[in-house]
Amino acid sequence: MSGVTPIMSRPIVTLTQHIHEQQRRFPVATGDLSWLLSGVALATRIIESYVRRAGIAEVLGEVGTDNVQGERVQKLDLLANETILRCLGYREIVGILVSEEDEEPTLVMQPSDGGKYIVLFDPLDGSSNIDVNVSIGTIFSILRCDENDQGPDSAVRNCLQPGVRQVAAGYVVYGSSTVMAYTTGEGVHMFTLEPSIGAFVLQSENVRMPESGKTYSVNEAYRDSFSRGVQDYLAWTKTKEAGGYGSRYIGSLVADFHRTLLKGGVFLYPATAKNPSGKLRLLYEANPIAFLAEQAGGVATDFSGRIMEKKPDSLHVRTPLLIGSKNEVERVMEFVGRE
Ligand code: AHM
Ligand code: MG
Repeated sequence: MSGVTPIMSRPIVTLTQHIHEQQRRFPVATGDLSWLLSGVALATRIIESYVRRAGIAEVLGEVGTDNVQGERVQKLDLLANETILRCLGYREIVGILVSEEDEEPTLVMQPSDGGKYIVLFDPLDGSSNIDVNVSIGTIFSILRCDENDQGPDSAVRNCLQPGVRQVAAGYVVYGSSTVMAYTTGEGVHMFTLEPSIGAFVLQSENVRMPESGKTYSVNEAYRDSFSRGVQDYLAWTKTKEAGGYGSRYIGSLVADFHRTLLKGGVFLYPATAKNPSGKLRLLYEANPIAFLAEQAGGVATDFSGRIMEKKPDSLHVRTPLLIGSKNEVERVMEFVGRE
């Protein structure tokens, strides 16, 4: 009809449909990954319903204990953790579940009995923002189990793989809308939760991170304990020569990375006096976010080497993180290289 703008100008594709279509392009694909990712999507839809009702459902506040990381546990952290365990713990292809909140991995099914995959997750990232209605998120990373390793401690050993071995990764950000981004190594795809039907609907395929961006994202309160190179970069951004930088820091990695992915720029969490090895966890935070960044054309490093090539020596190991637009990460590294 001429002169009339169609209400819907493009087809509606749900997350499930999208994963199926992606898998159809690989004739050997078994459909396992779509079964797994649909479990993640179910869990995050339930978590989002808690997050949206947090103020009235009496789920705000601390539980009164510390987690394995020595941080105060929030009620929503626990709910989110349990939700993921309950949604994925009954999918027969899940071998091991590992949460940032739990000290030990949960062995669900031996690889020889079909438990082929390991799901590592940060159930609710940005805990300090839960009670103040600021964006928080869930991060996940999926690895394959080694079928030949079933001895003592095999669950932990199986999880200690470098990020390059991830078969899928993604996050959900509970912001002004709820958005999921995922990758299986074939680009980054983004979906928005349509609340009235409870489905993630395709928003953009093959998302690319801008190659440059004049926004830096860092907790500048720790500046005095950053390395000389990082301090010099931050000082340079304020000079006339730099040409006008902006700063944005939410304090939820998911939300800070989501903005960096869409708008460009750089996110930094360097080593500090309080956290000499960095604060962010390699397995639950840095690796999955690095996989997405690289798939979108960005770069992720620990200020000396590629994040995804780091061999973890323990489940909860931390790492410094520098991630974002290719040109901006290179610029930070120029300052770091002059140290
Ligand atoms: P969490 O997983 O316990 O929420 O901690 C990780 C969070 C990240 O989301 C965020 O980037 C960082 O901690 C913020 O730390 P800081 O308050 O030191 O700036
Ligand atoms: Mg976190």
